[in-house]
Amino acid sequence: MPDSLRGKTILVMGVANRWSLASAIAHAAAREGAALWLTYQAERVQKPVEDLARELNARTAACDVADDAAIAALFARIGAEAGRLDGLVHSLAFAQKQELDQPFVETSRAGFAQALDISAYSLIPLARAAAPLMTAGGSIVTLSYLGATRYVPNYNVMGVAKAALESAVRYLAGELGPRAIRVNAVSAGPVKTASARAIKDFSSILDHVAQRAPLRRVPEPAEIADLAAFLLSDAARGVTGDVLFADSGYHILGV
Ligand code: IMJ
Repeated sequence: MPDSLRGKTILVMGVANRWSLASAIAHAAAREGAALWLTYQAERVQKPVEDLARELNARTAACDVADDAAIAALFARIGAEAGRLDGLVHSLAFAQKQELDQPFVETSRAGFAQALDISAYSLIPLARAAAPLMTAGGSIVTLSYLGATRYVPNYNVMGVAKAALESAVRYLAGELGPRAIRVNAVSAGPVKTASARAIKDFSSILDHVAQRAPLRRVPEPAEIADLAAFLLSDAARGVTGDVLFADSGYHILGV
C-alpha cells in the first residue's frame, strides 16, 4: 500500500529513542508519505527525537501529557503551522518502577493515579484537542498490551491502565465517529524497547512467546508499525473502536 498516507499530517507522541514503537510507527508513516510531527516529553529525550525528525523530515515539539497547558500549546502550534491534522498516534505509558516490581496488591494510591493519568487519561485531552483540527476526519491510534485483559505477572497497575485505555478507545470512538474520526488501539506483542528492557525476566517472556505464538516468533517493531499505519490510512475507513493485535497471534491461545 504505497503512499497510503500521502497528503496526511500525522502527530506521533511517545518517541523516547530509536527502539520506541513510536519511532517504528513514524518510520512507517513517513514511508507511506505522511507529513509528520513528533513530540518529546522532556529535554532528556529531545536529542533522539530531533535526530529522527531530521531523518524523516518531521517537525518536533515538546509535550508533557501530564500538563494541560502543554497540550493546549502543542495543538495551537500545529493549528497555526499545519492548519489541520489527519492522524494522532498515542504511544505513551508510565508507571513507577516500584509499582511493576512489587506485588499488585501493594499498588499505592499515588502510583495508581499517575499510571492511569499518563497511560490512559492522556488519550482523552489529546483527542479533545486534536478533533477540531481533524476537519477532513481523522484517525487516532493508541498502543495497548494483552495485560489489559489477562493476568501478566508484574504488569500490575499498567494492566489496569491499559484496560482503562482500551475502554477510552471505545468511548472516544462512539463520540467522535459522527465527525468521521476513528479511534483504535494496536495491542503489541512483547518487543525489546526501553519500556520493556527495565522489566525483570523480560528475555524469558520473549522466549515463551517465540515458542508458543502461532507464528513462532516475537513481533518485529515494523509489523506493529505497519498495523498502526493501516489504521491511520483510508484503507481502515470502516474500522473504529477496536483493538487489533500485532502479536504473532499469541492472544488466541487457550493453553
Ligand atoms: C511491563 C511490565 C511487566 C511485564 C511486561 C511489560 N511485559 C511487557 C511489558 C510482558 C511486554 C512492556 N509493556 C507492554 C509496557 O506497557 C511497559 C510499560 C512501562 C514500563 C516501564 C519501565 C520503566 C519505568 N516505568 C515503566 N512504565 C511503564 O520506570
